[in-house]
Amino acid sequence: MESCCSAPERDSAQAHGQVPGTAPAGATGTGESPSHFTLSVPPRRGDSDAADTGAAHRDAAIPAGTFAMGDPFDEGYPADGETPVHEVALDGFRIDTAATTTSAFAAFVDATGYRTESEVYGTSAVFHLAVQAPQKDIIGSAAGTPWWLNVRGASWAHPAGPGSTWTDIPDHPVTQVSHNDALAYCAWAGRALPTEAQWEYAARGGLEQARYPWGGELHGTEPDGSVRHHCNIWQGTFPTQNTVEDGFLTTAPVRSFEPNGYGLHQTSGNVWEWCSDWFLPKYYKSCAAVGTVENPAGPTIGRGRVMRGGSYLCHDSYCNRYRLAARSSNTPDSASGNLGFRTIALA
Ligand SMILES: [Ca+2]
Repeated sequence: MESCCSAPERDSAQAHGQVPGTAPAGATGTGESPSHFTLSVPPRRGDSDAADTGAAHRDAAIPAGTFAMGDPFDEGYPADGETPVHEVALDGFRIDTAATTTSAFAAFVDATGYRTESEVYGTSAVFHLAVQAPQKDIIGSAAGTPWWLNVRGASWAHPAGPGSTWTDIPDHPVTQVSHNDALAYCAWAGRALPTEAQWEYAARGGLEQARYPWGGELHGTEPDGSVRHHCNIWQGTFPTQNTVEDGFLTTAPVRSFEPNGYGLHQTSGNVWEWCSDWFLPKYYKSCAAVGTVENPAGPTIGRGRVMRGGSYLCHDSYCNRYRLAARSSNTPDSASGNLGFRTIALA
């Protein structure tokens, strides 16, 4: 699934000068094929009372309950399969109140020596206005989404390219992490990725069939009469002019903007978040046929993994996937500068 704010699949880079597993000469990667890593240290348990550093996780208890999952406004892209709305029953669970930060991911890397897939491949996808890399490291763009550049040396530690560093944004969401990388982090931290149903239920914050985590309207009004922004998306003309009225061209610190009713920050905008489910557009139809679905874990097969929440690149004119019901996906080894994750506690 490619859209304005969903980066090209890793495999599509083959048509643009980079063959997965064979990094180009001079690349920071080694050219080896990515493979599942083996943990070198015991998994650590999260600490729900600590800050967003190290492996600590500040999470919120989400009560067991039933909710209407999907788009009740018929505003989604048909190919995304946001409808039909169907009833889902979930057991209670605990989920991070914010996306995993760069500093938390750094602690994982420090403890394990883990190398992300972007580092192994040697490249990753960076939005064209965000690139911090010499021209020689910009390998090319993707067909159909020319605003995504394949940048040599882009990784979780250098999210905009070799000229950037995570230490400048320790409280921002980690990006340039594949689904496989997110699972590796979870294995170490003693956490898991949420299912798509858990993610949407938690993201709704207790509001029933609302469009956004805060209600039905995209903008509010500040006391001085100016526009109040509730999330980090795109203002201006995508993809060339961003007026940055919400304060952020790319990522924002994970606790920017007010939380939802469950205390979760930025379940709309900022960065897409990986979920555990495989993605199939027809999945909701099969759920609706069942009636109330209990603790759904997604289809058993698929090409890509579910991504939720939209990102700083979303704009109503091109990609309105910052709505609560919006869905997208990418292949498990893909990564980009607008895609991260949050975790749940193990049951
Ligand atoms: Ca923004």
